Amino acid sequence: MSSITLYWSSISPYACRPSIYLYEKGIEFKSNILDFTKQEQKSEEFLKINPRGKVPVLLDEEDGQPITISESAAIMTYLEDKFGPLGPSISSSPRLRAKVLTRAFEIENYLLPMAYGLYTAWFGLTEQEKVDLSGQNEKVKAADAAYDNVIEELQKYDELLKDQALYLVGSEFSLADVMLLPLLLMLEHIKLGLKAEPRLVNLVEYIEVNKKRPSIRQGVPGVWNGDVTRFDFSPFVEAHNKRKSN
Ligand SMILES: N[C@@H](CCC(=O)N[C@@H](CS)C(=O)NCC(=O)O)C(=O)O
Repeated sequence: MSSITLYWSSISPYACRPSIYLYEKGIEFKSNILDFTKQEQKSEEFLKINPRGKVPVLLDEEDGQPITISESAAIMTYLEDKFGPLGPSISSSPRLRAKVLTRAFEIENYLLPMAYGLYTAWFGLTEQEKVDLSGQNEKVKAADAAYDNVIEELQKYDELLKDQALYLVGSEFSLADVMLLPLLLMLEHIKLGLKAEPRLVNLVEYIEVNKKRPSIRQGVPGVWNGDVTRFDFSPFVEAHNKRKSN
């Protein structure tokens, strides 16, 4: 029986990092997917495990000495220390390892906050504002700017992938890919219009190739089972593009 339990959610850019790692390595674990629509992450029982009420949390009960770890970056470090890194030849090269970590921190510190900025801006709009074509409303302007920020940031990844659209760093699937792919899959599935964006052709190819990876299919289940459909951004993207072309 596995000593590892993962508390996670089916669509989170954070919570799907350890799941991808565990599936990629073929490590058995007890899967505990919390249902956000039922606020299970804020239940009394889960708040005892993580008082912040956030996933992922990893519980390792090996040798009867349980350890509970929250924060996806801390969990990833623990897993790589315990079971070995993803992309072993990358990790044995300090230079490539530095690149992997640079990408990982960039994703954490720039791309993810921008994506959350867009998410917040979108949910701050009324149904009317989502399809408003005037572009005069301050909230709509903020959402337009948030969207442009995300697309411009994604272009940087597109550039990194222009020689090969398989892996973010080197020639192996690494922590950098694990950090990036759940977010990209989510952005694609909420219909952010990545496929229609000529500046993101390499990135779109990267998503398509990696979608076929078994660890990605198993590790990010919410995008295949429809859990993301309630976050449909397409009306906003359509109105945004019309505003731009006016
Ligand atoms: N910095 C944390 C972020 C974790 C986080 O924000 N998780 C979100 C899922 S995307 C969550 O559990 N949200 C539930 C809530 O806030 O109610 C990490 O890297 O693990």
